Amino acid sequence: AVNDSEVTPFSVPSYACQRRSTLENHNAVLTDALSLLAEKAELSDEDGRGVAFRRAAAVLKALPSAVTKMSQLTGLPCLGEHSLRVIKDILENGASSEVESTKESERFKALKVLTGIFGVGSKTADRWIREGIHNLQQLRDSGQTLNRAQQAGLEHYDDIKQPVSLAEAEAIRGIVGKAVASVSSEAQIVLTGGFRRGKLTGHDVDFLITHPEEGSEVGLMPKLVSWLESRGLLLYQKTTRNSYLECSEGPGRPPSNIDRFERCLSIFKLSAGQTGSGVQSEETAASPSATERQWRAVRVDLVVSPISQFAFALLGWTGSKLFERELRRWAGHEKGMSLSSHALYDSKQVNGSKGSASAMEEKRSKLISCHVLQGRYIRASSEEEIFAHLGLEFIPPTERNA
Ligand code: 8DG
Ligand code: MN
Ligand code: MN
Repeated sequence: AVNDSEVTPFSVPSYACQRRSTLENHNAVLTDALSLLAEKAELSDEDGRGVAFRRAAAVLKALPSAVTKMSQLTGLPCLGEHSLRVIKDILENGASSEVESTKESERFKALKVLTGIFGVGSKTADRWIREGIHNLQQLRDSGQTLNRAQQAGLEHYDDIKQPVSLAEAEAIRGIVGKAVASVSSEAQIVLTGGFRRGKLTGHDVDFLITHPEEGSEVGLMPKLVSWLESRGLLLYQKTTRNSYLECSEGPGRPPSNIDRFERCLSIFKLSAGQTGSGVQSEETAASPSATERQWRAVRVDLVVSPISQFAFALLGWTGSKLFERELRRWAGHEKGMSLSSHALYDSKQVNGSKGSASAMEEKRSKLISCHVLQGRYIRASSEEEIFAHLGLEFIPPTERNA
């Protein structure tokens, strides 16, 4: 019998935020290849190309079965010429030559190792590579000046590159939950990021903290950090204060898709006794120095949001990154609105034009609305309300794995 899926072209809506993407992926071979090319582009400062590969991979992740023929892809969105060539190569030859040569490339390998260090971005890694530094030993021997984050990142490299398990995430939730409760009886904490989407492992653990009374969240972060630090639970932390009301986007400001909540990027010291199972991997157990060690380093992100912005913060910090990007693209291109992790506002009402604002106008209107046109903000107290305002069907966290 002819399998229908082999002859009928697939069909999916074009924005990832219109689709339900579970963790189930019938096209992992293809999406791994496209994700690797996305990574290569992102590490080479070619963000546009990176997004194109990420969108293509997300479309394949959303398909109900494995692609076997190119003809099944007819009419699918987001599959550009380059992505189609890679897919064709894999379907016909079992592998993509571009992907295979990237994997073997010394530059790509060096970029991956160096940017795998917490605190090291692609620009720094690129500079080091130009100076002949390709691995951790060469970096240690080079005498390069490292900032505090990079020093901690290098020191805990092996632990941090090892995936965080759900059990470890829950153990950390227990600890941070206790810390939050002891600095404020009413403050609330939610696990966000990949674990909220139902992932069983992650590269870090993300938390969002708020207080039911607007304004009472102020001062929570420093107290929380002191509580954790005084108990020796933090190997590294850097807190950035809330800069939402500062509005300006001058040099040194984060790009507008990065939010301005008070946040703490940290490296936690998680004791073996704090997780149900042992924290040591077979690998570390094999090394004599590590067998004595009864803890491991885990990356933890803490974010504090005022209750009035909580729904936006929750939506924004749950991910996936592509899902977030697609939500913002949908809001801007299809609805003439602007979505961030702080708010949703109607751009049309600010500058009077109907969704045809230039990038400059958009930016200006953002700055203006930030200061005076608070009334233009569309309020929402739940994720469901935000999807409704955007004219989208609600997609639960476990189906945002685009
Ligand atoms: P993983 O850790 O399980 O590997 O994946 P993840 O949980 O989906 O990724 P993440 O890097 O921890 O980011 C979680 C979400 O936080 C992501 O959807 C985007 C959101 N986010 C912001 N602002 C920022 C920011 O400034 N930096 C980072 N890293 N994430 C941010 O809203
Ligand atoms: Mn995460
Ligand atoms: Mn994170």
